[in-house]
Amino acid sequence: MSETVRATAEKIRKLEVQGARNVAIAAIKALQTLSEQTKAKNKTAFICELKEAEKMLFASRETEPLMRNAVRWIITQAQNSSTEKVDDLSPMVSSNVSLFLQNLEASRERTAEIGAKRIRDGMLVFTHCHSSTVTRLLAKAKADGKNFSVICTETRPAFQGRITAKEMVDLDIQTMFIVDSAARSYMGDVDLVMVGADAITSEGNVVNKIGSSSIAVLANEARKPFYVVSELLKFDPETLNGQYEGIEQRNPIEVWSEAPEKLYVRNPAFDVTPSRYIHGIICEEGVIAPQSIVETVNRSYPWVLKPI
Ligand code: RUB
Repeated sequence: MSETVRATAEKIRKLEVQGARNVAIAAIKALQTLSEQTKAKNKTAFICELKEAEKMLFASRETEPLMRNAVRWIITQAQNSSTEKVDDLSPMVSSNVSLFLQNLEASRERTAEIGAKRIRDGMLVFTHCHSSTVTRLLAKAKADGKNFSVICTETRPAFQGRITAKEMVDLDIQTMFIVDSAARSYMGDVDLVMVGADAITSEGNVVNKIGSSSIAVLANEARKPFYVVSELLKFDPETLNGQYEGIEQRNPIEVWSEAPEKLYVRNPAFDVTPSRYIHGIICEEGVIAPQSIVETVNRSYPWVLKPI
C-alpha cells in the first residue's frame, strides 16, 4: 500500500485535514502520488492498487461524497481507458487529478461570485464550523467592497469555528465569536445564515457539521434565510438508490477526555438539515431549491448518477 495514501487517510481521520473539500483534494492528490510512484507491471495490478487506495481513503471519513465522487471518477477513467500500459495510465491519472482540481476551483469561484451577491452592506451573516466554500464566498463579498459582519460559533468539540474566526479577522471582516449554545440569543440580529455541506441527499436534505440542523430550526423560527453553500459534487448518488447517508461517529474522547468510565458519551460529527429548512443551495449553477438537486446534478455532472 502506498505510504502517501496511508498517511493521507490518517491525516483525514485525525481532522488534520478538515472540511469536505480539503478532504477530497487531499484524497485525490494521494492518488496522483500513488500513480507517479507505482511499480505495477500491468493494468490489472495498477487498478488493484488504486482500488485498495480507494478503500482506505473512503474508510477515513464516512460522510464525504465529494471525496467518493472524485476518487471514483478518477479510477473509472483509468479503468475505462483502452490503453493497457501502466506507462500511459499513470500520467493519465495524474492529469485527471489536475483537471478535477481545476474544475473544483472554478466551481468554488463561481459559487463565491453568485453567493456574494446575496450579501448587502450592513448585513450580519451567521456561520457555523469551518467551510472553505463559505469563507471563500465571504472573502469575495469583502473584495467586492461589501461592508458586512460575521457571527460564528466555536463549534464543539473540535473548535473548527476558530479557523473561520481567524480567517475572518485576517480578511478584516468584523466578526463576533460565540459558543454554540448562544446561537438562539443572537439569531434575531442576524440577516442570513450560510453553512457548508458534507453531503446532499436526493431529497435535498443537507448533512453538515453537528449543530447545523439546530441552527436551521432557529433561523426558521426567527424567519431568517438559511443558505447552504456547496459544490454540486457533494451530492451523494447512493441516496437516490435508497441508501441513508452515514453519519460519522467520532471518538468520545474529543467530547470529554477524562469522562467517568461508565458515562456513555456520543460524538456524531454531522447532522441532517431537512430541505424544508433550507432557503436555497448556493452552488456553481446558481441559487437552487434543494428539491431540484437531482435535476441540477444530472445537467452538470451526469456521470455522478450513473451506476458504478
Ligand atoms: C466541516 C464541515 C464543513 C463542510 C464543508 O466538518 O462540516 O461545513 O465540510 O466544508 P469537519 P467545505 O471539520 O468535521 O470536516 O466547504 O470546506 O467543503
